[in-house]
Order: sequence, then structure tokens, then C-alpha cells
Amino acid sequence: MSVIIGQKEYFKGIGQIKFEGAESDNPLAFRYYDENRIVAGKSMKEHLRFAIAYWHSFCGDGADPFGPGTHHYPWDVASDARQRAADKADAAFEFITKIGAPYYCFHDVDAIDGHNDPKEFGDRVKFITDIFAKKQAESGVKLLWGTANLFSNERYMNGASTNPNFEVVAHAGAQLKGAIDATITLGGEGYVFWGGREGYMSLLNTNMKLERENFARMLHTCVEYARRNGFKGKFFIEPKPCEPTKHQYDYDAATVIGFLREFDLLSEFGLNLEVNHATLAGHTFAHECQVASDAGMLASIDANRGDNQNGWDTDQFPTDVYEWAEAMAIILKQGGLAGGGINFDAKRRRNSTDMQDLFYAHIGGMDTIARALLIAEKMAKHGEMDRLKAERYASFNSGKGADYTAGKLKLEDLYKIAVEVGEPAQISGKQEYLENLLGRFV
Ligand code: XLS
Ligand code: NI
Ligand code: NI
Repeated sequence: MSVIIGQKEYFKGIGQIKFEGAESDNPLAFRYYDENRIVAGKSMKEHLRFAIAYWHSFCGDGADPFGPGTHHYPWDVASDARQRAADKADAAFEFITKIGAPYYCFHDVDAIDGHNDPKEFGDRVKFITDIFAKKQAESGVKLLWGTANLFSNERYMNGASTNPNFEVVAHAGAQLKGAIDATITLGGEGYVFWGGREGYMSLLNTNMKLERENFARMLHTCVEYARRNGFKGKFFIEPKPCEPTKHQYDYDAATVIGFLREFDLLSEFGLNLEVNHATLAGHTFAHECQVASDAGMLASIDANRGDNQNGWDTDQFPTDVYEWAEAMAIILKQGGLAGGGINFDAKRRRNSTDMQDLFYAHIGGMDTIARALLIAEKMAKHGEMDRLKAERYASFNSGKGADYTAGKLKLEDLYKIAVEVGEPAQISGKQEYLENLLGRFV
């Protein structure tokens, strides 16, 4: 059966979204995201490397545990799976081009319907990969990262790479191979592992030690395969503390870094941090960024936020300029994201049912983050924040403090110094002053 492609316009009446500046009244324009504007030596486009999430934007229909979907997609009507996938690709590349994002990200099953027969599914993924390759060439849009969905199919109810049944692990491997092949063919800059069901609900039935070892074994197996087949990009792990499982092995940045170190995977991996997952782990987003950056592992971001009143993954578009300004300051300081970008793993609310809503959502998110980048640049130029932070630790720069950080002092030496110096003077942490300072730049 032949598939028709590239014939329809889905977002009629909406043209290229342009930068019009902060004073613009046009709801379909950027106020802060000006892709060519140079900030700290690079264009905004290069700094932010925005990516559109295929799953939420073109697949997610707004279904929730209390009712079916409310988003009725005109590209989701053909009866043949391949035709439906081709129509969705038309819509996706039209949207990504109109919004002006340089990248996209996808799971295998977002691109085309899954199938329980690994051969048929593999063929489907190859079919859509060819279409993506053509669309990328025509539009200039690039693949930020690909991934395999190893959590929706019912065979993964007890996990994928950490499943107690080896036959399920083999199926996970088959799916990973297909998704890695697609990512390599499409020149993906990264490959993401988000371990949706790599965790457990009860220790009464779980051998955690074996499951974690098997998880690491699968990562090694994938790295070996991908490198042997020419993958040049970076591997990312996306931490999340819970949901769908109660205890997820990739709890947060610190846990994942420890895991990668334990199993000798650090050099191949970076972290893909999600704002919402930080919230669920009881951390601020800036905390996760700092932990990752200090370990040289801050590589990529999923920009969706949660809700401080709701304890689940609400996947909302970013709006909090303060939250992002703190994070962008950390990203700027490390010289940008290491190998990744900023992916909107975010969805419109169930009742946001107009086609324009998808544009408003992304425009708002891109503007929030662009604004944060400008604030971070201003903060860095002003220098007061950095100066105050450095001053707070000045006692380690010379004298006995410097000897200590150089590892030259013993516990007896600390005793002698304590007796000599007497009670240290109080030094204010100046938190409110610094919060006011941040407020001035916002
Ligand atoms: C789910 C995750 C997921 C990953 C990709 O909470 O955020 O969407 O980003 O599998
Ligand atoms: Ni995510
Ligand atoms: Ni998430």
C-alpha cells in the first residue's frame, strides 16, 4: 500500500512565529526569544537548543484517569498505521518549522504505533525513520534525541531492563536496538534512557541488587552496540524519583551519578534533568542543575514543570522566570549544556483544545527560558552575586584555610587552630539581600 505524504497543511492560518519584542500585542509572536540575538558570545538558538516533544505535542490526546481524550487530531484518523504515522509526521514537521525550534525528540511508539511482533515493529520504525530523514533534510530540523518507550506495553508491567523475566529483558533489548538504529540514522545528538518502570512497588517480591545490576548491564550493552554502529552522540539518563513505580532506581541527579560511577558508565553518560522530576524528588530545579554541573554531568533538560500543590507529573509548560533564571545562571557558568538541549516534555491542559493552544504553550515556554537567559547574562555581567559567593568562602583562599583544602592539615592541627582563633566572628549569609538582587534583574 502506498502512503501519501506532504499534501496537507494542518495548522492553517498560522504562519511562521516571529520575534516582535516585549511590547508586541500579538499572541502568536515571541517577546523574548530572538533566535539570532547574541547572549554571552552565542546566539539564543545555540544556547537554548529548543526541542519539541513528539509524544505530548502530536500524540497525547488529553486523556486522564477520569476520562478519555479531548484533543482530536486531524492527523490521527487514517485506518492504516503507516499512513497515520506519515500524516502525523507532516503535522509535526509543519509545527516544528512554524514555531522555529531547531530540534525534536521522540519515542519509537510516538513515531508509529507499536506492535507486539518485534519484526513488524522494527519494520514500522524503519519505515517512519525514512520519512523523518526526508523531513529533516527538507526543513533543517534536527533530532536532539531518540528513545524507546519501555513502559507502556503491558509486557513491561514488571519493568523492562530490570524485569525479573529474562524473556522480557530480551524484548526490551530488541526495542532498544530499533530505537538506537533510528537515532543513528537520523543523526541524533543524544539518546535518552528514562527508566519508567525500572524500579519496584514492593521489596517483598523484588531482588533490588540483581535488578540494578541488570539495568547497568543493559546500559553497557546499548553503549557497546551504539558505538560499534557509529553513534557519536551522548547518552543521557533522565532521573525521576517515582511514578509509575513507587521507587525508581534513577531517583535524582545524585543517585544517578552514584549509579553510573558504581557501574563504570560515567564517561559515556550525561544527565537529562526534568524540572518536574526535581519537584517530585523534593528538590529545586536549580539544586538538580548544580549537583549535575558540579559532577560535569549537566547535559540536557526537559523543561516541563510540575505543580507545587500536586504530587504528580503534571508536565506543564514553563512559566517561572525566577526558577529558570537560577538554573540558567548555572548553565551559563558551565559554558552551556553539554551535548544536549532544552526539550519541552510538556503538554497542554486537557481543556486547551484549540490548535492555537499548542503554539501559545510553546511560545510562552520559549519566552520564559529566553528571558531567564537574558537575566542570567545580566547577573553574570553585574558580578555582585558571584563576588558575594566567593567572599563567603574567602577563608579557604589563603593561610591555614588554603592548607586545609590542600589536604595538609591533620585533626590535631584543627584543634590547635581552634584554640588559637577563639570564637569565630558571625558572618551573615545575606539571603534576603541576594533574593532582592535576583529580583532586580528579573
Ligand atoms: C516521564 C518522562 C518521559 C521521558 C522520556 O515522566 O519525563 O517523558 O522524558 O521517556
Ligand atoms: Ni521527561
Ligand atoms: Ni516526566
